[in-house]
Amino acid sequence: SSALPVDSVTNPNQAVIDKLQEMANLYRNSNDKWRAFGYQKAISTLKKCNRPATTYEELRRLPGVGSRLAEKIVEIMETGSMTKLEEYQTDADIAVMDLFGQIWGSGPAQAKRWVTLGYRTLDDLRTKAKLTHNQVIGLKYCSEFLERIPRDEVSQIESVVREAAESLRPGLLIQTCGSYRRGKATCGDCDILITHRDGVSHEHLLFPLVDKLKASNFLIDDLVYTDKQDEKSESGFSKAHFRYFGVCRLPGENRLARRIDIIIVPYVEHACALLYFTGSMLFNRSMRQLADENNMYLSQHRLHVGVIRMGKNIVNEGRLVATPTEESIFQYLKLPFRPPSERDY
Ligand code: DCP
Ligand code: MG
Ligand code: MN
Repeated sequence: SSALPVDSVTNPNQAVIDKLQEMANLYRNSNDKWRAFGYQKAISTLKKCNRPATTYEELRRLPGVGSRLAEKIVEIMETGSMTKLEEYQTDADIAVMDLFGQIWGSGPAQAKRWVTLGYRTLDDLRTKAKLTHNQVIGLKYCSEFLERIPRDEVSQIESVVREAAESLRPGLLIQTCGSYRRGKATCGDCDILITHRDGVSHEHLLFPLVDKLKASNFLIDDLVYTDKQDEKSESGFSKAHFRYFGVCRLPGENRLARRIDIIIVPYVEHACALLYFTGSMLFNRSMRQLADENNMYLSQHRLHVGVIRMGKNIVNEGRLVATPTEESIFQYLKLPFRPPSERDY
């Protein structure tokens, strides 16, 4: 065998290497450095090996591969998996995956990845894992974000934003959407939609508003913060987003950190944005699907009619229609109006 590593695409032992690497990561992250080191040695040997190592005897002759590792490699080759590794992904790990999956911004796939890497506690994640900014924030407020927000606290949060926004720009239309508008007794976060009926006064509001709310220590951490014009979406319609997703805390003793989402839209988009931001997510999905089936296109920005699709692609954008109210959108879709409290699915 040559001394140079063999390309991972062509390496005949890649499947084995991948499994051993998973195991090495597990050991390393659970502070079993010596075992991790043993696996790493075998991995680098296999990386330089340009023919499949098949038998136990063959494997034993490779530098860095002892009897127990050779047995495990044979097991991987014969069964495609490794009992030792599977053991790490049972009982206790399911609970850990549940725990990790609850962190804001990390789903089941991310949770599983962390478990596979050997992390078992929130502290492991804090101290050892490589986290994105949003994961750092999600972890920081992990337990607080799990607490639902009582309706009256959501309206207090809305009031703080309203007061700041109105002091910057009079006459704004400010509505709290999401589960709050659907009438829920408690909410996961506070979803605030802002626009202005004059069609222009919503512009250049997001940055000053966020600045003001940070200066008063109401906003305490950022998640998503953009007033950029996004790239064109797959369907070809432009998507401008003026939105702030972050963390807020009301003044006073014993207040929890809460998730807050603020979206600012031009008045022409108001009804579509209101419909979208009120949800629920499932309701939105079925509304969009209904639009698709009737040669329309519905998004959080707009409604088009006379849309021509080829498969999933829109080949003709049809015509943008005016949607002054939520009711008007229902009418285009030939649906009886449903009040927010009846939009859970
Ligand atoms: N929304 C959506 N698709 C997404 C995320 C959100 O259509 N992937 C829409 C529908 C949601 C609304 O935005 O109702 C607000 O999003 P939230 O995540 O805040 O959801 P809810 O307010 O409905 O529930 P919660 O009480 O958990 O915040
Ligand atoms: Mg919400
Ligand atoms: Mn939200």
